[in-house]
Amino acid sequence: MKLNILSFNNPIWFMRQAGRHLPEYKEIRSKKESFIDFCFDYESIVKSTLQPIARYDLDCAIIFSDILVVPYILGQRIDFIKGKGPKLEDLEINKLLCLKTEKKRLEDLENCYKAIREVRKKLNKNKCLIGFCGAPWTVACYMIDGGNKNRFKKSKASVKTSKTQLKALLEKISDISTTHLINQYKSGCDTLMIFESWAGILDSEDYNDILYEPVEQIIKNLKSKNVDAPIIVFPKGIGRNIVEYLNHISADVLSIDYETNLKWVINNIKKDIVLQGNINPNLLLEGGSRLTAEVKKLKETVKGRKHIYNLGHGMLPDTPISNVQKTIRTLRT
Ligand code: 1CP
Repeated sequence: MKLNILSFNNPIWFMRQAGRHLPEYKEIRSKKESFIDFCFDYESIVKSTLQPIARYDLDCAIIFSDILVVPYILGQRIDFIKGKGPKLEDLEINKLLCLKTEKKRLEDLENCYKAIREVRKKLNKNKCLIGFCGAPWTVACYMIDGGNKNRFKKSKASVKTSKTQLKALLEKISDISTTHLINQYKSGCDTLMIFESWAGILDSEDYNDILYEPVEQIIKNLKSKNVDAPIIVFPKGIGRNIVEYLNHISADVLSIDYETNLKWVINNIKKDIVLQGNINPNLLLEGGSRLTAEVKKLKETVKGRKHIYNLGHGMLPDTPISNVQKTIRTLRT
């Protein structure tokens, strides 16, 4: 059988393990002015993907990219403002629906696939390589609101006032994301993750149309194209609705955010779903005896069930390297 994240009993990796907290990342990042240029630069992708593996000997690498490559290849103008995050061109939903993938920008994405092939060659064959995309709703939030200001007020309003157009936009994002995931798989990613970071801002009555259908569409399409990679989903912020979520989404792994009680999840999510998470990134930032105690508690809690050690959201930029090392040591002993 081909190696993937399910081949391990208790693999360790961290969301946002590449990037901001690593001095070696800051060093290569400083050589490119714009984040977009960095994100589509072959050598920068290869190096930043491999850096956390070299430093921490983690079990999985995640390809260095961003969920916002989808609006980028659709030609929506996008900048990453230092210290603030992404800023996208302000376009009405009807305009977003008219966007078409741009040839030049698809060529930029080829650098990402080329980098995956190179990473796969350089990465120890006993380590897995994760490809990813944003879930359609989360990507649409950035496209509609232009960034994470006002907690995606326009996107939320569109669910109530322009549902037909919103659904069409989600379908468009699903199609592109499917192709992007297939290409990542074909280039050498053995595990795929779908980030639904903004699931928590929706009313549960809208989950069916806005969360479940577009994500399940992606997974069905992957399966129909014989993509033989486990799928990790991360519906952040929906609390106990994760049970219902998994009744609609045929994922293999559920990534649990840091606000959800792990014991409850273990008791309520069927055993054939592998769990991932849910260390609080703030604890990893703070360190100290509380971090060690919580990590030990997590180890104890997951005993008897396959669990992927990870955080409950992305690693914070000021996280000390020594805290990451200590966490890995505690998890491995
Ligand atoms: O200048 C810089 O270094 C920019 C910071 C940065 C980095 C390092 C951004 C901008 N993106 C990334 C890389 C990234 N983003 C990765 C690969 C690296 C890794 O995981 O090790 C991944 C998987 C993402 C995924 C991503 N991007 C998500 C989903 C996960 C999550 O954090 O919820 C989201 C929502 C984004 C959007 C985005 N891109 C960048 C920022 C700062 C943000 C978040 C903005 C916000 O909070 O709304």
